[in-house]
Amino acid sequence: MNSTLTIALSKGRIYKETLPLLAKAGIVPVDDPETSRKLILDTNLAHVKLVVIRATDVPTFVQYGAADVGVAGKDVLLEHGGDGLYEPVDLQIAKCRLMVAGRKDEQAKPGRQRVATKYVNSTREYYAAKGTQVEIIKLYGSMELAPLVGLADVIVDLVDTGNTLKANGLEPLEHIADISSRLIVNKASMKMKHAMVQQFVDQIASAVNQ
Ligand code: PRT
Ligand code: MG
Repeated sequence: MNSTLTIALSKGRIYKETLPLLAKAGIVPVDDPETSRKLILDTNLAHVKLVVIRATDVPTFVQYGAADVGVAGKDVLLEHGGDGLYEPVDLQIAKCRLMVAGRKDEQAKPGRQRVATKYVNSTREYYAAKGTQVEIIKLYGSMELAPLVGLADVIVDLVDTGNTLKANGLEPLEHIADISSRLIVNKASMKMKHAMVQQFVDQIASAVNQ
């Protein structure tokens, strides 16, 4: 049986905030993903590897068992749908809010609003639950630009300090969801590598509670 534990992580804030939790579970990476070009990182434990990938790809790698476990933002999980995954621990890291935002001075126009976002599924569900018909425009980044150039009336994006919105003359309008990162686990790994995976989940859960 394959007794390696592969952990999928994204660079940047998730990596930085997951590192202390891994350390409390006794796992320390040998290379630094910010400087290394390696995509598979060794750790101090021979049977534990890290794969460093795009944040939006983490649920997919874990879903297909390319990684046994991973760390992903709830925003990313809501878009992915969560097929093939368990989500046993709220890590309480990389916290922010998913919000509707728009121009400070803008009056609500009559008719169907246009909403620009990369969070198409969450946005569709949010407006459907309100019973409001909107036109959703899928973007891959720089959402803040859309209301400024008339591409959309409002955006749905993540907000932390609110500085990005402010710098672009936008303000938060409606709160959709509180977001934090979650430990996710491949369902087959949970069965086939149960002792190892469950021990890792327990260690991370207790690291969060420390
Ligand atoms: O950036 P890249 O394209 O490589 O990938 P990514 O944006 O998916 O990765 P990363 O590392 O930026 O975000 C990973 C996860 O961090 C997200 O999936 C969220 O769960 C979480 N997170 C927490 C955030 C933020 N806070 C956040 N503030 N992700 C993005 N932002 C962005 C936001 O989109 C907006 O552009 O920061 C800006 C707003 O920040 P404030 O502080 O100006 O309000
Ligand atoms: Mg980013």
